[in-house]
Amino acid sequence: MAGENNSRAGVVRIWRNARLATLAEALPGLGIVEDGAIAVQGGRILYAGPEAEMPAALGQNAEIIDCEGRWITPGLIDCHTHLIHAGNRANEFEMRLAGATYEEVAKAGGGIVSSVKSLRAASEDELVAQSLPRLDALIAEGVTSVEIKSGYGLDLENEKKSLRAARRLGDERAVTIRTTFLGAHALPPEAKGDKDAFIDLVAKEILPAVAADGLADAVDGFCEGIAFSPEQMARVFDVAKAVSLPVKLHADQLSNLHGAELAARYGALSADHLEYTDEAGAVAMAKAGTVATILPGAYYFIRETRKPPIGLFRQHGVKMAVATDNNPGTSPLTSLLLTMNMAATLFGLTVEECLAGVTREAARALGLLEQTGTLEAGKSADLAIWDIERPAELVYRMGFNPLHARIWRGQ
Ligand code: DI6
Ligand code: FE
Repeated sequence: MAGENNSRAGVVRIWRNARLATLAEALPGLGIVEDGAIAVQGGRILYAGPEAEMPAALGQNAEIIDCEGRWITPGLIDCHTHLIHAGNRANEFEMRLAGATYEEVAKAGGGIVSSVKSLRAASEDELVAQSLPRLDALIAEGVTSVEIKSGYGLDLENEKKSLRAARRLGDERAVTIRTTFLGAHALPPEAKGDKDAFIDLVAKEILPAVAADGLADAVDGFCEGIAFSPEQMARVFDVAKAVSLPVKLHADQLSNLHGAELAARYGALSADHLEYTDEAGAVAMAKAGTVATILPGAYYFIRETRKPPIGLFRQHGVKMAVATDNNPGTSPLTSLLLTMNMAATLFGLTVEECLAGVTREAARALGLLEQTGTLEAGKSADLAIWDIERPAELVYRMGFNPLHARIWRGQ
């Protein structure tokens, strides 16, 4: 169980005879160490590197695990999910496959509002119970940290309920949970079309209350024609700044509202989606150190045709994370392995970019890079051990899980 005291906190455990993809920034590419070993104590990495160079003192009285030549990567990190939701929208999917338009789906009670209705009707316990299988699916593939957004509650009580349920998932499973307040996600029915009044409610009442309760680690918004304008998002971000919460943004997914630049202006941890981002957006993100989170699941599921400007991100040195965007409407995806395959086949990311995207860069996108995301001394011992011959297999396969073992905080 997570949170349980480690009675063996003093014991050193060593995973030896392994090949390491450390993802350490100081090393080129994947930071590969052949004949590697990792020593862990009290949930932290003491040493990660060549077995031959490990300080001999660490080996005394240590518990030794022989990895038999397997690969070890950092535990995977899903840095963008809407994992807490109620019900699903398979009915809508079926309607659309039968030829229904979005308007017809919406008229039949579908769309984001139907997920809001379902979430409001669910108790906190029900939300936890419904979301656990999704979390378990991620964990089964070596995930050790997950970001979870609110945004289907859209009023104070239901946003708080969502964030509490998200935090509780971290008590139920051995995984790090980071919560993000996404009040500015969609307009609830009771707002009766008045986006400005709703943004006022989010910025002046809901966000301050959520922050005061310590329920959110970051603040996000959906900046889009069908959601909120850059000006409206700026009003939310000003309050986020005032309560010292970092921001993220769903930006330029369906049109170019210059959301990437807005995010950069606020020093956002990440801007996400980015299909329509232009060069000015990429330059601004590079300058601000804002990570580009690439979400191929939504692109695939809604059959988008415009791809994010990967070439511009590379050219200007924007770091790229890769995430599932797990949500009931546009990305019912609970596999980071498949997400990597999609990022490679649909957007042309390299194996190195994919693996960095679900480890080091995902950690950066959550502000967690000092704690996790690479195999380096001082960081949390979050590891994934794989039955593979080369790292490319993690990106290449579709629907196959070669995880041998997962270690979270040394356990
Ligand atoms: N971007 C999306 O694609 C969705 N939310 C968001 O911010 C859609 C979420 C849904 O349809 O439930
Ligand atoms: Fe999203």
